[in-house]
Amino acid sequence: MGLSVERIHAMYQRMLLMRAFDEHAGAARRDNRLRGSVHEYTGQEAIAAGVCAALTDRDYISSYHRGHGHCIAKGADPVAMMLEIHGKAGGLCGGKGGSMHVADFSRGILGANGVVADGVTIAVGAAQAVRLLGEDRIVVAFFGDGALNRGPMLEALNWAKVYDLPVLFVCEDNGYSDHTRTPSVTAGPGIVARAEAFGIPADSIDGNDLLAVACSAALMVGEVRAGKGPRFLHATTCRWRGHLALDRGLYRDPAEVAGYAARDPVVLTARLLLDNGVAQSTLDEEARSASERIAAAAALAEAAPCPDPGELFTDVQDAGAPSWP
Ligand SMILES: Cc1ncc(C[n+]2csc(CCOP(=O)(O)OP(=O)(O)O)c2C)c(N)n1
Ligand SMILES: [Mg+2]
Repeated sequence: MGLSVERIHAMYQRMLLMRAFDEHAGAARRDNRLRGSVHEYTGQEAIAAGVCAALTDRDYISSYHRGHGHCIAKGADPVAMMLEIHGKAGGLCGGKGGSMHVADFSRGILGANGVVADGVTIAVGAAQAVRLLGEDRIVVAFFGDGALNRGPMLEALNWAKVYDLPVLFVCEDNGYSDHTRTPSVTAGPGIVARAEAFGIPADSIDGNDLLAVACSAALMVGEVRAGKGPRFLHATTCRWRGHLALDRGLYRDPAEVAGYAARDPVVLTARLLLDNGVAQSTLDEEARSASERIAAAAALAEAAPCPDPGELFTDVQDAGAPSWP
């Protein structure tokens, strides 16, 4: 499929925002300027950018613990996100969700999720609802390679195929599940074979190659939208940082991590744009402007007040006191 330079350029601008956002969030966590867990998306940006570019505002996404990039790619406001991860008033979820629960239903973002693979079942449930309501939208589930070894993932794949639901599964394979090399705990011939075992067409691509992601995602999104049932995109990538901001990653060979720079999706995409006539000065200016925008959001978030204690029980699900027989 043909992708214009303008469209790739727009995806690149989102990638710059993602990079700046998580570089800030990780540093702020390490300096104790923000509390809670922060899982940086640094190095994986091409996947969120390329997949979300194939979606409309009406489409849904679900995410996982490494979710900031998906929210930015789907159009969430980085300022409201920054307030949210700092636990401040005015945050996207009122400052009560934090990094692992960023959500924005107005943008179709059903939420990040701290429980491995559970965002995938939420996505399939949403796809079932879309089908029942006869709506014109599709759902994308983003998840890591570690999710493949959890039961809910297999239930989700099975259910999605049994009902041929409008869902695209996107596995971001960075080779690690927390501190463990995922292949060392994974049986069978691989991730694509897992999806195919359920009869779901699957493809494997280089997730650091924005063009490859955007082309495959556009193709698969088109098929899902046309009612052909679920599709599965396996995108290999690199997790630059530790599992979370406070993880120093001592279990990894420093040479391996140093090698990731050669596959930096931001640099690779910049090179692609330069080869297609975009000026270096334009790219430099955009990188500077993304950094400044995120720095301003961070300064605002650090100075912002915490949520009012009177808000403690608003927007919180309360099923009432349990009643015992
Ligand atoms: C049900 C469940 N089990 C264990 C954990 C602890 N945990 C958090 S992230 C993670 C590994 C996830 O790996 P992957 O899905 O590949 O995502 P990545 O962190 O590599 O992006 C684990 C085991 C959890 N959050 N939920
Ligand atoms: Mg992983």
